[in-house]
Amino acid sequence: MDEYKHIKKQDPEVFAAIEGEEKREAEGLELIPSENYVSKAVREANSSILTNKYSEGYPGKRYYGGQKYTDMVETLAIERAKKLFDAKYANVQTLGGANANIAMYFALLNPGDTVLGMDLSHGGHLTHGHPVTYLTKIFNFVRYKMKDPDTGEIDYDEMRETALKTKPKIVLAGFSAYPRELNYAKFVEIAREVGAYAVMDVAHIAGLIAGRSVKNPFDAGFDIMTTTTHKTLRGPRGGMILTRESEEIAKKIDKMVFPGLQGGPHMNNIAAKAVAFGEALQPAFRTYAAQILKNAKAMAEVFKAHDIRLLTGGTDNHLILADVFGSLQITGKDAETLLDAVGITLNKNSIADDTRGPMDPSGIRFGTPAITTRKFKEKECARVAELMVVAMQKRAEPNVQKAIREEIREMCSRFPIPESHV
Ligand code: DSN
Repeated sequence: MDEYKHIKKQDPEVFAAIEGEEKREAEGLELIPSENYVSKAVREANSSILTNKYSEGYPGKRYYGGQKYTDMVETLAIERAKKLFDAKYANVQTLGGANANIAMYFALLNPGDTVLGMDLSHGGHLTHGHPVTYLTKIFNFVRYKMKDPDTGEIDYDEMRETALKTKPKIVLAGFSAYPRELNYAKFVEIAREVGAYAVMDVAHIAGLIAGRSVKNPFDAGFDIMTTTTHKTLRGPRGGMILTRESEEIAKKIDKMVFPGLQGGPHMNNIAAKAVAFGEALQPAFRTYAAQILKNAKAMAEVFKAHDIRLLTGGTDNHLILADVFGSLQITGKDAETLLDAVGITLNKNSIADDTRGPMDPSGIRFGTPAITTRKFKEKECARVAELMVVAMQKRAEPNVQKAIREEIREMCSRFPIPESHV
């Protein structure tokens, strides 16, 4: 904790929170599939002196002086991002994934235009048009769903019919709780047929794409990808928008991010993105991405062996969605609380056509990006899955829970969070 010596001396209250979180992360397993552990190098960049600087604009075109080093760092982030995703243009200034999606909508649409996106309850995301977002007051969102939640197949025929009927300007792929690969060619085909942009929100799988473990939507002809940088990509908390080849689209995106929606970019964060992208360009990152998938499959197999229903029947990516209420008569919320107590953090999640409400749904969502960073392999992942199942099955037995907590603690000490990822 020496790195926090100034906070410790000056502000013990904030220090206590940081210290507590450091211990929580060290002694428990992080299975929330959208979280990860960044390297010390990423953290150093994120807490660097670059936070002091205002740099509205883009490299070479700033509003204020003194931009020699901010230009250097933003250019590095852009060039590395382009290389990672085979993109021609990258905007690395968006502060998060929601901001990236909002900027993308505002750049491409007029108020009242239609977006065809995945239903939240079938795996989509709030910013893909959930009624609780302000976006739905501005744009018209229509939906596609899975044909069969037990196989995960998207109903592409219905999707095409909806597109022909509603004439969307954007056909939006992407998800926050869907464990399969999409048929990207179908999305592009439908988008082209109705004259829409094909956009993929790759937030969850960006690291898997960069690590060449899953397909790159640009290869199927997608126009734009939006993403976060802190999930499988293992960078600092933030967002990014990538454009495949159209300079016209890229210019619209840049103009909308700044000055359209944001002010001065967070250059410390952009420096941290550059460092993380540098890590993701190393060969070791490909091994990491491949192991995330193997580990998720190993966990899914254990759940299946215990006859626990998995949405879509399994996983092809980093995450798993289990119907624990249907299979073990424990609600998603109770499972989240119970597992947290034994040192396993995951989140409750609605399942397709859930009969329960979103605050206490039928499912749990978990994944392997963070434990794979900890160097877990299939064997350890299968053991964690086994412990999760036993914890839920024997939830009324305190001695069992205590023994599981101890075993998780012991695994954490054998697999400490690494400081370096290269
Ligand atoms: N909160 C993110 C997730 O957990 O998937 C999505 O925004």
